[in-house]
Amino acid sequence: MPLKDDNEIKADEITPKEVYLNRREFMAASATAAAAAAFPPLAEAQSHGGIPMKIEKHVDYAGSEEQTLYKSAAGYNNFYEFSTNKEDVAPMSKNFRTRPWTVTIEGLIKNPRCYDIDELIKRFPLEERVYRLRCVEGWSMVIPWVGFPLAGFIKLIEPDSKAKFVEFTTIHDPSQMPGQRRDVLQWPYVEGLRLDEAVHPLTILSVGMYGEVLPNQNGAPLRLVVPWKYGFKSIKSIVKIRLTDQMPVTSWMKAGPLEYGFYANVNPEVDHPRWSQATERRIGEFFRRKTLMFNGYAQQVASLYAAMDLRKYF
Ligand SMILES: Nc1nc2c(c(=O)[nH]1)N[C@H]1C(S)=C(S)[C@@H](COP(=O)(O)O)O[C@H]1N2
Ligand SMILES: [Mo]
Repeated sequence: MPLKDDNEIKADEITPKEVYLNRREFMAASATAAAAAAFPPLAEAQSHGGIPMKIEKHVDYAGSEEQTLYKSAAGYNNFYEFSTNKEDVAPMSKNFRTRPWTVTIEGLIKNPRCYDIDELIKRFPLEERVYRLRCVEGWSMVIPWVGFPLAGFIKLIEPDSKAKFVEFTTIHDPSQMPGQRRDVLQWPYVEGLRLDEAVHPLTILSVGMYGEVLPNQNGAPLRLVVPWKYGFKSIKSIVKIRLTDQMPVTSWMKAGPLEYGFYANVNPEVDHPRWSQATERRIGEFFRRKTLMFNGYAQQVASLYAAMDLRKYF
């Protein structure tokens, strides 16, 4: 969705609450039927049935490639806390509670503290960024994410000079997440970035997609999006961010240290031990296409790895 002009923004003027509550909660929160009745036209204008978000800036980082259909992006998901079957994640996560939600910030920073998700969202202007996302399994999508650069957030929390890495943790709640009642992975899901990767301008924290609040299956209410890395680095439903001087051991490194490295940069030249990474299937297309180095973002990020052997640091 391109940036709206002033008239459209006025027409769509929405209360801050509506921006980040999910639809069910918003409807419950609006006491009168009259208040509820005022909103359907808005939602229909967006046409995906979610809560529209106020977006300040739109940038296409996918070279005008066609966007993946919303129903694919919201209907074919990896989120092992709910299911290992991609089609089952959306129905299984339908009732996942994303409010109240706090994000704990700790480790090597000036002021360890908790942020309420809504307080956090209000602090940063939201941008829409169209990024490619490539899964290590060999499929890819082009998705208009809504979020804000992680760099701004890291700056806000003031890391001390010893901090070298950022560790992210997903919520652990087996009562809501049936996948966490089985040892598919070691729970909770943990991911990590080197600090310079975390503050790279392409790295965002996402709270929405396709102009609307993030659906549960895509990692509501807060997920990471690192477009030059395999999809598994883009951790969903984050409750903790920790700055450390040690490289975090991620869930996928624990699951298969020879198959999943800390860096997990999209690299068509380095095969996964069980399959080639040279091509990918864009969801919605028939023929496979060539996978691009760093998922097509080499110009922006290759310098981060200039001195590294990318076969060793996979
Ligand atoms: N907490 C958590 N985050 C996760 C996953 C997961 O299983 N649990 N799967 C990852 C993988 S493998 C991919 S490819 C992407 C998929 O994101 P999408 O469903 O929004 O396309 O989420 C990543 N983030
Ligand atoms: Mo993935």
